[in-house]
Amino acid sequence: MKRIFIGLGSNQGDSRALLRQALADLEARVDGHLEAVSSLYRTAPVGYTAQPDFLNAVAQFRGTGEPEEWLDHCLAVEAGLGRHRDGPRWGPRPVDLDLLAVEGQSLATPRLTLPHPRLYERGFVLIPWAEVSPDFRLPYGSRIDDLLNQCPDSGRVEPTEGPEWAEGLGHAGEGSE
Ligand code: A4P
Ligand code: MG
Repeated sequence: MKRIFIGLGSNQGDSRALLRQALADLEARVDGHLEAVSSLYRTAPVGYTAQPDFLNAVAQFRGTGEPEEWLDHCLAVEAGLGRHRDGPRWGPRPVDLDLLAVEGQSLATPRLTLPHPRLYERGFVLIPWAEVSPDFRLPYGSRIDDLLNQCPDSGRVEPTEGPEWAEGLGHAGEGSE
């Protein structure tokens, strides 16, 4: 069983409730279980800045299956929660699920790049990820806490609620192991 990391984001609708529902829906679909979830962070929008703040978090699953299957589950859960791909790139969305990394796998196909190509430049990904698993190593060797220390992003990332925001989902909300 390998670790699978998913970045969650939302800046439309009841973001906290949507992110909880996204985790529940993912756990119901995937060959695996939710092992740990970060605190919930309020973050300044990156890329396209004329939009509301985001709520972001990172979830750690443990499971089996191909990365493409995990991507399919992420896309299906997004669609089920009202995500439409019409507005501007990087624009507002009720829920965005990015496959950040699958333990031991790197991949570059038209549909899927692993590890996620933009994780290195994003505090809103690396800060919650380093909370969940600072010593996780990407396939070519970098640790998440090292990546965070090297990250140039100085955008606002403020914790708003501890991991208990995900209480009742998998083993999350009981503190990461
Ligand atoms: N794709 C390739 N690799 C991956 C991967 N590792 N994980 C493909 C997920 N998808 C991957 O994704 C477009 C396509 O990328 C997928 O269909 C898949 O085949 P998308 O979710 O439709 O596109 P997007 O999310 O609008 O664009 P993009 O470029 O993925 O945006 P990001 O990188 O997700 O950024 N600011 C803050 N503070 N917090 C945020 O969460 N998010 C974004 C979106 C911008 N600014 C933000 C935040
Ligand atoms: Mg995305």
